[in-house]
Amino acid sequence: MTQPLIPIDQCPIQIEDDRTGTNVETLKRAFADNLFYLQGKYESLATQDDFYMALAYTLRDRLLSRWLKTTKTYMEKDVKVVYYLSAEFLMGRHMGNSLINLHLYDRVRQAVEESGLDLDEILEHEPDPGLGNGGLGRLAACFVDSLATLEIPAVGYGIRYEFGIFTQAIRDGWQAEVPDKWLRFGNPWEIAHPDQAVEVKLGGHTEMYHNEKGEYKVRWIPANRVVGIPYDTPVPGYDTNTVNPLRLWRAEASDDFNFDAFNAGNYDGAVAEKMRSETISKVLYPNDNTPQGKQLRLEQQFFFVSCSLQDIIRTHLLRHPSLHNLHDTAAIQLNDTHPAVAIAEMMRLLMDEHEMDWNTAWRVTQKTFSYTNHTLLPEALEKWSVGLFEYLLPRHLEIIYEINRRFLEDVKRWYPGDDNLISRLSLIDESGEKYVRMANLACVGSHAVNGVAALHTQLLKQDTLRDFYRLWPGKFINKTNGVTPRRWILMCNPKLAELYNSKIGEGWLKDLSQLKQLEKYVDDPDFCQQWREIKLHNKRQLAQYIWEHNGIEVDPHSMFDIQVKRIHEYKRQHLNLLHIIALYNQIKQNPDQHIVPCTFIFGGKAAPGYFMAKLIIKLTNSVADVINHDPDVRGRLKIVFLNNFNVSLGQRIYPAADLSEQVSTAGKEASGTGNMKFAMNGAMTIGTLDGANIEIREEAGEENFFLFGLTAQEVADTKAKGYNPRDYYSSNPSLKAVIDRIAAGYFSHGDKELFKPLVDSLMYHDQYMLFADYQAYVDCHKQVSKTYSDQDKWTRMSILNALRMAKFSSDRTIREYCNEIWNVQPVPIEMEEYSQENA
Ligand code: 475
Repeated sequence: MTQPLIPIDQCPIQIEDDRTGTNVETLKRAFADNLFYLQGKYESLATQDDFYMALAYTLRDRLLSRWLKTTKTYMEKDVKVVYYLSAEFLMGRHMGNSLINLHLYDRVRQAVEESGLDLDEILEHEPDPGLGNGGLGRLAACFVDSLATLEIPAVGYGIRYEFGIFTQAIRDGWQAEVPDKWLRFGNPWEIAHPDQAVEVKLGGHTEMYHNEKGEYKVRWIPANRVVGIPYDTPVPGYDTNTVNPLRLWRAEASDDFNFDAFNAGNYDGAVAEKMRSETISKVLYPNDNTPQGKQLRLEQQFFFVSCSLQDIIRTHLLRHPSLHNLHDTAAIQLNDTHPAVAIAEMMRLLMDEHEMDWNTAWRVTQKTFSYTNHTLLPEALEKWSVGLFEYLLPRHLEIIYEINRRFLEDVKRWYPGDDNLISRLSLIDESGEKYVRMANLACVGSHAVNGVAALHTQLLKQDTLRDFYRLWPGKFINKTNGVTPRRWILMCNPKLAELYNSKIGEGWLKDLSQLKQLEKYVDDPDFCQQWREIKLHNKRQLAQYIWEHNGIEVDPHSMFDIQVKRIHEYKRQHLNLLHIIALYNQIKQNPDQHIVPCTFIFGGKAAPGYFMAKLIIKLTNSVADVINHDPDVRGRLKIVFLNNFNVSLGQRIYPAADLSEQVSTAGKEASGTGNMKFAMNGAMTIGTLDGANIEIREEAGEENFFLFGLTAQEVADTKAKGYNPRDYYSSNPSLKAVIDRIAAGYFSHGDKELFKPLVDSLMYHDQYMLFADYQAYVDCHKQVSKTYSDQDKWTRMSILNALRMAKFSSDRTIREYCNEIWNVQPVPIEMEEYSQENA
């Protein structure tokens, strides 16, 4: 009667239609169609949001055939997949990225313009999805970009926070936090898959029982259950057909749970319980480099871990009869300890739900997991009170105790009689109230542990994880961070990309080492001139933004000296301020002396509960107020605090920088990644020998880097000898004058109390040794000014910095993870031929 049904993936729709076509006419038609049918608007009544949504759907449609084909290929070929577990993914806006990775920028621009609209305005309408705090979350985003670009089968697993990192407002110089309602108008990039929802248990108790084979087994009787709904966002590779998923989980109350309560007539209670379950994915904790010991945070961690592991196991069992070979199909990376409870959850799933014995389960677990550490700050090591753990995850605590018992048994055999060693290695901190040490759990349960820059890994081995290194030296491995050149050069600095393309084509975007070929132009006056013009163009654009947002006029010819990153004492934004005040003091002493005009730009959020960081923001704005308005300064110094630093603001800032401030106390910044973005865009770095600065300097050449300050070793030695900041204060008149000016209330309308906590903390503790590095920093800045005055020399150094940053492409980093930790290979995705129209 009828023809046989054509399998959906062989339907002609795959070839070319209004949802896949990419010529300008088709794009215009698709855009208009989406505006009408998805937004329900006539063009005459549509808002910028409607246009943005319609265009976003137009692009998502064009990702879908590749996306589905990618998933299908992975299933058919039964490939090994990287699962990147991270509590944060700071993706940045999707639209520009999709345009670039689909090679559709020019055609979409034309289609939009011919529809009478402005593409840049539409791009600005996308909310910046802030599902991360800073470095760690942005690294995860660069990694998924590189994984897709390198055609590696990968899934990013995380939490679909309803509220991302707060929007930072500045009121009277202070930070104020405003909730980030990024989903207000809907999210056109994601697709929900309620059919793949999973259940997560919480609380309750455990009990023993006999299974059919007569073996003792444990089961967990939870007090509560929540459901995780997956939302998938496509992550397209650059210049490949690969589109991997970012799968984020949203928490929902489970129906049967509520059903009982409804039946019992407890309507209010049921509703309250439902709301409680759903708060799990409500909001991102806004702490960077410090853990928050709240129950809800542990619930978040366990929630996304349990959802993700169940999903991984389900995927594996679609193709394999048992889980004995899970490590052959799955490499699971723990992005810091936030998902470290996965070690215990995997053991529970394998043993309690899939009948595996302990030894086999442990072998599979260790072979599957690996762990990245992101911070050396001792207070940042996550630990959970045993009481809370037992209350929320009783079965996991039992498993952790058993892992610990077996582990310490081994240690006792290897190092008999060393009780201190035992108590340092133990997964349980028993020095006072008992805590589960998450880093210890992650180390024991993984086959590889890595730091994120050479110095950081060395310090992990020497200090933070010294005892584990002694047990398993082979587990420790360095993986210096990187950033994606697609977003951090091509997308944010199109003029620079155009210059590169005009000389060497586009190959550098997938092989950044090709930029070295351009070194031959470093003495070519034309090239240098173009280089300066691009920088000036980018600075003008930022100056315009500053004018519109801060009402401050800045001179694009002044040196743009920039520090943008989270506000933290160890990052020493206040050292930067001390230098600025020193320059100001010089001007006040002698208003006519020559100084190089300079615009100091700051940006960054403080954790809402971090008083000192908030005070540093207030001080920055207070100093700016005084200096920007002092007629003696004659506009030679300008200070700007840009509020709400985020990924999209970063895209404006990095390309406009002359000088990048990377001034953390040596030994404190694990790597830094902003330092890489600045250098790639031709900024010079002034920095300490900390984190990846060391490797940036190695690559750029030491003559192309402004180095100052104590080394990590000297910091440790100085501390050990008994550091007294007041010695520096009394013996250095310049430093004394700076501190005295702040303490006297000069920047606070005579109020001597306002900045007292900051002054006292420096005078009496100075944990991060600003005073010890002060003079070296000021001297180094003199070198900077002198060099900047010689524009030819500066340009040369700037060019060499940008061209020598190949090492810091996240493609290099990911290749190393693939080969040395995950053991995974690229899997190219082949698409059916498209019609000629696309060629
Ligand atoms: C380092 N975040 C950078 C970057 O490796 C490094 C911690 C606890 C709770 C919430 N967030 C955090 C971090 O620890 C973090 O972002 N660390 C950063 O990771 C990527 O480049 O030096 O500070």
